[in-house]
Amino acid sequence: MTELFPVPAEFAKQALIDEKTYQEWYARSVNDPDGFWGEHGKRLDWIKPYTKVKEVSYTGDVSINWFADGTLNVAANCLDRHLAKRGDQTAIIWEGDDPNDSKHVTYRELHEQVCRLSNVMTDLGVKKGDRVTIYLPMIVEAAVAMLACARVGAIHSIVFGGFSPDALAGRIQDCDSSLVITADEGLRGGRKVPLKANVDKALETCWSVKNVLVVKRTGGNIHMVTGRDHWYEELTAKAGATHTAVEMNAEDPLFILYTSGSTGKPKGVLHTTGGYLCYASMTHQYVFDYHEGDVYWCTADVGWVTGHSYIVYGPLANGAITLMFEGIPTYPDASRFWQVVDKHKVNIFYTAPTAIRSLMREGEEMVKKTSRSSLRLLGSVGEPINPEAWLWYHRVVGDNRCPIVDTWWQTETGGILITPLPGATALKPGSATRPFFGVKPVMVDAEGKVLEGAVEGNLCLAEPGWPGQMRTIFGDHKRFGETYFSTYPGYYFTGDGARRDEDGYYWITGRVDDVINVSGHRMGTAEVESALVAHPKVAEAAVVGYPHEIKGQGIYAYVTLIQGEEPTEELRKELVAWVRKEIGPIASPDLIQWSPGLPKTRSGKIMRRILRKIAENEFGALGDTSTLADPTVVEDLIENRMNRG
Ligand code: 6R9
Repeated sequence: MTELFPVPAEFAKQALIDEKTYQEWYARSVNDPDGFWGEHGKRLDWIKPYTKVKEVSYTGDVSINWFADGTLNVAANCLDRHLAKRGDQTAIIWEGDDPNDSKHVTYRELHEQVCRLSNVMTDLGVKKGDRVTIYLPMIVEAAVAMLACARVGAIHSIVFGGFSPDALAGRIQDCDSSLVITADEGLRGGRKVPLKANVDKALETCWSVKNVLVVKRTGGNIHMVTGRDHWYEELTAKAGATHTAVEMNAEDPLFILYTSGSTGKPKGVLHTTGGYLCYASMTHQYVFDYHEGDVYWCTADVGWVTGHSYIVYGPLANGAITLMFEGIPTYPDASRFWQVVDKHKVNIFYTAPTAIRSLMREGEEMVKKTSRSSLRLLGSVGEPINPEAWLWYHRVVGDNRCPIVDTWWQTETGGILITPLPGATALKPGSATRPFFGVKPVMVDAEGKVLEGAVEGNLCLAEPGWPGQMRTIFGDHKRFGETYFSTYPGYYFTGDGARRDEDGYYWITGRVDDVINVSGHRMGTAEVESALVAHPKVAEAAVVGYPHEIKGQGIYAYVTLIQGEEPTEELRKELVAWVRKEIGPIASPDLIQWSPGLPKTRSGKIMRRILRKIAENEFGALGDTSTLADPTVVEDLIENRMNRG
């Protein structure tokens, strides 16, 4: 029996949503979506109010529109509208990599910085609809750059600072960015990241980029190209401090964010203006039970969707105090998170299971020596949280006092979809529990048959849906329909498997496609494979995930070398370094097995099911192997398997 954690009485007293409200609102959100969202859309400031609410079709030529005839500006909603009431309140608490480095930025100061950068961008010729690539560390300027794009109507595409020059170049080319905003170097865990040098390398193959803005973060020695590269500080200092936000349609694009899928190149997930902001701000308020004045900290990087929705857009639209952390959980030591919590009196803390697992290893003392008495609520995101990590988080970090919201969602969904509401939902460790307003989970089997009751199956979402959903894949609407709406016609297919229990709670079991989740980061196995086969000594490669104690999943690569090449330890290291260079450190294979052959069907398809089993060290249960072209291949793979744990 799973232990049940009811809403603590202390928490219930102040909670925004109780069980009765959840039930009422949920019923209305799915039975009368126009009425429900028509009301909640008003949480934003509209220039021209909408008269239409929801126009959504998951069939045929999939089209998703919300608030379609309204106009607004995202930056005005995150900044300008707060100035009268809370201009002097902190908007962002920035905590540097170095524990002695932190600052508070008020709404008024942030507004001015955004106006200055908006003017600079306009002077550089950036217009509504143009794409801007942001490749920055976790500094305040990252939020400023996002909001300045939103203010002038440009579409930002943030590329995580850990991606390689090649990965960056691919993402710049796909959307033809005209401007790149970067820094001289990043700083993480005391180590420098050569951001500007990476941009220089990437731009050797990107012809669309006219200008590069460079923030001075470390003062490190970098090369500036005359006419193309400009210092951020110089231009913003000269620019005007006021700017009129551009009027945007609710369905004008706000940002593109590249994410890995099961096939092909990363997809440019496109989110738009009105629906996205409504949903990000509403989920931020209710899932985190955000009250005026609370200090809220999400430890993600702005390079991922969690950083977009729950460091910048959701919190700032709500006039919240949001903490931005430049560093890593283990620097200077494994107590850093909790020291930052005490230093800034953090009330709401949102992190990933991989971070919790790696801190668990360091022992309770690293947590217990801090107070954490300011904490009221904890959150988890990025991958399934195992009950052991959940219980440790609850007992050790939260002193048995703080509810945990295990929030399931995706880059594609824009905001949290399945989650407890902390004042309403009794918790079960390891379960993301119940759907948020407007979200209708449907379980289907492999044939697409809808399953009722307590079952395990593939997780789909039915209409009416929620306004924060992605609208298309940038430049490829056909692929959008094929990827998400063709597997189970009429439904959005998430790519995740799930179990629904007798109480209607959802337990996400992980991806059922060829996407693996390494430390909460999504990786397409196909991407790692194509990086490997690009190496001159590699003939063929197949990549699968396997259970990893800290990362959740590790990357296991089966590699077949070109005839005559020697499988040496040196070559193994070279291949790991090669993948790091091609994609970035997050894609480094944990294990590489030399494979004279790969198990294939007679028609030549790699049988990944078998490779997964061997990687999991579960080779006793390989299932049906009768279609194998050459069964001896499998014997060799089992004998030389790399994971024997
Ligand atoms: C927000 C984010 C999405 C994939 C998703 C699922 C996994 C995220 C989860 C979770 C179980 C949770 N995932 N949160 N699985 N419980 N609370 O992470 O977006 O990077 O696009 O990843 O992550 O597999 O499909 P993204």
